[in-house]
Amino acid sequence: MNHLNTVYDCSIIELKHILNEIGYVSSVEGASNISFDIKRVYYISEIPLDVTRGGHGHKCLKQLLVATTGSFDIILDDGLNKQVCTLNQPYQGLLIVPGIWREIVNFSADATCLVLASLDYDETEYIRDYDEFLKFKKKDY
Ligand code: T46
Repeated sequence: MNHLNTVYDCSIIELKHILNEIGYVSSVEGASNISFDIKRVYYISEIPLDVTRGGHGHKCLKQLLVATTGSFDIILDDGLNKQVCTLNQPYQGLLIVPGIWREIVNFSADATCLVLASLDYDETEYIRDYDEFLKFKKKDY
């Protein structure tokens, strides 16, 4: 039923964090923060200005994106609705459910995007063509 997910199923989550005189500690605690077991962790960094990352959807993957440094915008698209989310705090994460097209833009020079993911890397699980994505969304499973 992942094709039925909408942008409104994605949400910004406040992570557990402590700020004191030595800075922030932010933590993701699976059971209380996110609705999936973390299988893979990766991060994108050193992103040239004006680059767009993403530009794809996932059939099954659930993700939590965190701007551990800097900021960027994520354009979420379910084929009908679009929503723009900004990440700019190390204690906030964007939960993206499967079946959502995303483009990540407006990276600040110091941005790092940490991603916690529910599955191992599998290229066959990506939809990298927008027309194919729209077909996936309209499919009668
Ligand atoms: C997403 C955004 C936020 C791997 O070999 N293993 C991996 O775990 C990943 C994530 C990528 N790759 C390879 C696949 C490509 O040849 O690294 C290359 C760049 O990946 P991609 O074009 O998918 O990069 P982004 O930044 O557009 O997207 C990535 C994730 O793929 C995606 O799930 O949501 O970061």
